[in-house]
Amino acid sequence: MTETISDNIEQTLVLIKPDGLVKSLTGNIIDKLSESELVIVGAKMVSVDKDLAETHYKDLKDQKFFEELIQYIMGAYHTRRVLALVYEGENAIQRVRHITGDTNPEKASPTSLRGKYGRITTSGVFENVVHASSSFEDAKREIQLWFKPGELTKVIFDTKEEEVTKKEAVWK
Ligand code: IDP
Ligand code: MG
Repeated sequence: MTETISDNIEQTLVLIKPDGLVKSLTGNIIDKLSESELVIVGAKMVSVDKDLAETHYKDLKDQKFFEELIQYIMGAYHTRRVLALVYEGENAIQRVRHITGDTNPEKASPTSLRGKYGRITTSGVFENVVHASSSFEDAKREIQLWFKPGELTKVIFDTKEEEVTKKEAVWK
C-alpha cells in the first residue's frame, strides 16, 4: 500500500503595521518572510478605517488596550497605511507566526521580526510591526475581511458569483 502524505497548504494574512511602514521596514520584513519559502498570493496598501480595524480585532474588544490598538492600526501614531499580504504554502500559518515572534516584543525571540523591530511604548501599546494570523479560522476570516477573491492570484476558500453594481472612481 502506498502511503500518501497530504500537504497542508494554508493561506495566512500578514499586515505590515503603520510602525513597520514609517520605520521603512517593508523590505526587511518581506526579506525575512522569504526565508519561509512561502508564496505571496495577495498584496495591497490599505488605509484602515474604524470599521475594518474594529472588525479585524473584534475578539479583543473587551481588552483594556482595545481603543489604543484601534488607533494604532488606523495609523494615528504613525501613518494611515498598512501593507496587507497573503502568504501561501505548507503550514503557512505556523511558519509565519514563528518568524513573526511573540506578541510582546520584549518576550519575542531577538531574531524574530517583533523581537528585532518591535517596542512597547511608554503608554503600553505593543508596537510590534507585523500582524500574522494565528489559526486556520482566523486566517480564513481575516483574508476574507481584507481581500476580495479577485485580488488574490490563488483562491482556496469557496466563492460565489454575484452581480455587483456600485459607483467607483475610474481614471479620467
Ligand atoms: P497577536 O498579534 O500576536 O496575534 P493578539 O493577542 O491577537 O496578538 O493581539 C493583537 C494585537 O494587540 C497585538 O499584536 C498587539 O499589537 C496588541 N496587544 C496584544 N496584547 C497586548 C497587551 O497586553 N498590551 C498592549 N497591546 C497588546
Ligand atoms: Mg491575534
